[in-house]
Formats: sequence, structure tokens, C-alpha cells
Amino acid sequence: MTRLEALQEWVDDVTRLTRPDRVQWCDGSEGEARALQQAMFASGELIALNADTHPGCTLHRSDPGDVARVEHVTYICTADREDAGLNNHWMAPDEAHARMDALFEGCMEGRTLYVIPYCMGPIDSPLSRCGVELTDSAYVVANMRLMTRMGGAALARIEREGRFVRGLHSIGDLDPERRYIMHFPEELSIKSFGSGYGGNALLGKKCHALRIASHQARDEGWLAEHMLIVGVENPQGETHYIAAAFPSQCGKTNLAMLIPPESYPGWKIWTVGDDICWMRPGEDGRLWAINPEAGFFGVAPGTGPDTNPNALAMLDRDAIFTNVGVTADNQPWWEGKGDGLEPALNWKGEPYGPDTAPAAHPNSRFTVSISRCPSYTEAAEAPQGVPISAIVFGGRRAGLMPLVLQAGSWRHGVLLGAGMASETTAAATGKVGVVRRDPMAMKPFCGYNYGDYWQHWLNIGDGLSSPPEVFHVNWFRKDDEGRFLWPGFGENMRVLDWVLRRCLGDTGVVESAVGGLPEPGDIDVDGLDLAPGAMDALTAVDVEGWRRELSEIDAYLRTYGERTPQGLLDELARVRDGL
Ligand code: SAT
Ligand code: MN
Repeated sequence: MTRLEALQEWVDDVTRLTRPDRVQWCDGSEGEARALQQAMFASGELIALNADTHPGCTLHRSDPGDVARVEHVTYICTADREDAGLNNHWMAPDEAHARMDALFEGCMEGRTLYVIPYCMGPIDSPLSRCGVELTDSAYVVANMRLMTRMGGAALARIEREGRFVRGLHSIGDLDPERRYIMHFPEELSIKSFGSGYGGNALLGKKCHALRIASHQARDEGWLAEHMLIVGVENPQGETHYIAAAFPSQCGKTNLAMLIPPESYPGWKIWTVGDDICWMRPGEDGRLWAINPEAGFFGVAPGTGPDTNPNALAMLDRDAIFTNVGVTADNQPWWEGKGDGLEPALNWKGEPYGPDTAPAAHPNSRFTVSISRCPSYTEAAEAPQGVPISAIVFGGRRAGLMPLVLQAGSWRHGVLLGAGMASETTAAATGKVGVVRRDPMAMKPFCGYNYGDYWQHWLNIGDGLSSPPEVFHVNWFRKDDEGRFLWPGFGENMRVLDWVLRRCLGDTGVVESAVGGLPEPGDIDVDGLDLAPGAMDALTAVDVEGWRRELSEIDAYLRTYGERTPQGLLDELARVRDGL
């Protein structure tokens, strides 16, 4: 129940359409969470894990046909098709509403409709935005409680502001043929049907905080980005913040909670966020950022003592696991966990064996509150956000892209972001390992025409007197035999160190046509077991390869026609001439 008429009317309308047995307004309390958990244990939707080794941890097994985001049925529904752009599937709003309302008709009979008021960002931050998700999935409620500031305080803010994003969700019958994720950015609303999986169902995350928010951010003069946020504290106790964009499953979570190697005594990494970043120009001419989320929905496989010890440490209590395997004594298990145990059941609940491997689905996930992270910082709660010193773009590229590259200007930085490409991963359904253009890691998430988006990035830079320095990194370079040239994980600290020294003007750079590269020996490789010549390969510019790359980027950018910013094309021509 609410005193905000617009909200009450919407809930009443949806109730009439979907005909649930009951409506439950979620307050986000402990008691409510416990009761929901009990109900899910009873229905089998959730399974309790070993209470001795993993107190408060639970397991959810998705329908095997519903384990990733579904970009081919994800739509941006704007009045003018051009406003959605080539980067999105488009449907006319009227048609989309009609199609979705037909699916929602009576779909909640026998079920409970949960009303979830939530706030993306610290509850008292002017940068935060609120939403309400209506869903028939208790699993969604449990996840939203960890991923957002959910409940009474959010509802109070919504009632005060009167404006909120409306998200309607039903798992429907999980039929992939009757599955759509529709966004109506001009109405600030979302309709999602037929999937219970993460990014399709937890509407605060990709649907609101990226697709709807990016659209809203353009109108309001800020940026909603697919970026982690970390603070890097040096031995003198100064902390500088970095925002970094990588496609799904390229190590954002690992980088966000990295533990510096032994050769960095006295350095600390502070985690502000691992997936989404909302940034706004401050009065001081810098960019200030918040993490709109309150938890992590991270990839489980590969999370181990060497790759991400901080993540492992936060996963031993009060976490929800989705589609991982279990051991004989009911502990969660995934490939790369490194605990010396063996899986007994795979993610579908089948006895584990060579025919039923892997134990964990490649896109299996954990959901956990950010406050459980050993490197969590209170700065994540700061209403004004944290000031960003560097923006880092990166993709999964076996060749060409050097370990790190510094843009010569904001405009060059926007080009580096717009030219990003990466090999596809299991986070979305479809072929894995195909290189595709993924500007700013926003290809699946930009809620409007990419051409307009790049122009918005250029405009934001024009308004900053102290813009962040912009970089491009690549942890995934391989040699001719397909072996990684760079160890990655905690060792990426060495690159962050160089990035920050460049921001502070503490070190030199080798200028090249495509950007600034580290001087030989300037990235500390002490104690690393690199192949001979690896560092040369990682910092070389392959002129012919770059010519081809720039032609491809040029052709790609021009597919956006009149919406492609001239400023970006001019920048590309400048870089090309420099080669
Ligand atoms: O889209 S999800 O939020 O489910 C995960 C991801 O791809 O980052
Ligand atoms: Mn993501």
C-alpha cells in the first residue's frame, strides 16, 4: 500500500491484468526475507546449502533453457525507430505493449505478486534513481534485496519524488518462444516476460541501471556506464578512483577486488562497485561516480584463491548461488574454486561425471551484498560519489591491442571506447569467442542510438575542466601458440600503478600514433614469470594491423549514418594520418 496515487494505480492495473492470488508489498526486512526463503525451500525454488561451512547460503537451479541474457529478444521501444539505433532491436511502443500485455494477461493466477520498491545508489544521494519492480518470482525478490537498497526507505523516497521507473516482470512459463525483455525509455518503464535469469529478471540491474538510465542520463547530462569502480590507495594513504568498462565475463569483478602482489607493500584496493557506474560532472569540473548497486551478481567459475581471494572470502555466508554444482556434503562448487573438493551434482542436479560436466554452468553466478566484500569501502555510500581520476576501457583480444594505451585527449579516449571490440562470452546466449564490436562495453546495454551516445560522451568531456585520463587495456593477449602473454588477476595492479602515475604526471610515456605506451621498464615486472619478449610484444604497435583495425572501426562507426558524430570521425582520421 502507498499514498503515492500513481504507484497505487499502477499496481492495481497490473493486478487486474495479471490476476495474482495475492499482492505483497516488500519492506526489505530480515523477517520478510526469512519467510520468503522458507517458502522457496518448500517449493524447491531454493535449496539450503551446508549450514556449517556456508551459513545462510542457498542454491537456485534455473530452468536449463534460461541461464543467460537473451539479447535477440531484448528491445528498445522508442517512438522513433532511429532513436533506438542499429545497436538495439526496436519495436513500436504500442505494438510492444500490446504484445506484452497479452502475455501478462492472467499470468499470475495462483501466484503472489511482489511489489519491490528499490533505490539504485545510496538512499540519500542526488545521483541515485528509484524504481519499483512488480514480479511473481520470490527468487527475484531475494536477489533484489541483495543487489539494491530495497524496501521502506526506497518507498519513502519514491513517495517524496513521485518519479520512479516501472518494471513489470513475470517468469511466465519460461518458454523461450514467449520471452521478451522490453524497454520503454521515454516512459521510464520495462516489461520482462518468460525468464527468471539475472539480467533478464532483476530489473534494477541491466534494464534500469543501464538501458533506461543511459537514456535518462543523456537527457539529464550524466553517464550510466557498464563499469566497475575501484579506489587505489598508495602507501602514503592517498586514494585515487578508477572506473573501468569491460564486457561481461572479462574480469570486472576480479579487478574490482584485486589484492596487490607482494611487490606492492602498503598498497590497497578498495571496491566501490563491480559492474555499473553512474557518473556526473561535479562543480569542480571533475567526474564524480556512484555505484547504483548494493551487491554483486558475479560469475562463479574461475573464482578461486589465485584469481579472486576476496570474492571467495565473501561467499562463505549469506550468498545466493545460481547454477553451480554441489559437493557430497552440500557445499557450493564450481570449476576453478580450488578447494580440493569434488562435485557430487552438477548445476542441473544430476550426478556429476564426465558426461554431465561441467559441474557449474559457465555463466553460473553468486549474489552477495557488497558489504560482505573484504575490500568494501564506505566511500561506496558517499552521496556525492567518488572523483574519477582515470577511465579504463578493455576487451578480450588475442591480438593487436597492447597491454595498455593512454589516450592523448578526452576525444581520443572516446574513440578508444567507441572502437572497443571483444570476444563474446557465456554471459549471453549465442556463439562464444567471436570478436564483435562492443563500444564502451555497452553494446547490449545502451538504451539509445550509439551515434547519439558517442556524441553525448563528447559533450560530457566539453563540460569538464579536469576530465579523467582515458586508457585502453588488454589482459587477454596471446602468443602464436595461444598462451596468454600477461598473467592478469592480481598482477594487473602493475598496470593500474602505471595508469595512476600517468594521471599524476609522475612518469613519462612513449608517444605513438595510436596512443601513449609505457616506456621500456616502466611497468614493474619484478617477480613475474613472463615469456622472453612478452613485454615487447605487449607494448608494440603493429602498424599494418592498426591500419586494418582503424578501417574496420571507421566502417563500423559509419554504419550509424548521420548520427555518427563528426568529431569522432575527425579524431579517427587524425589517428590514421599519424600512422
Ligand atoms: O546480465 S547479467 O546481469 O545477468 C550479468 C552480466 O552479463 O553482466
Ligand atoms: Mn555486467
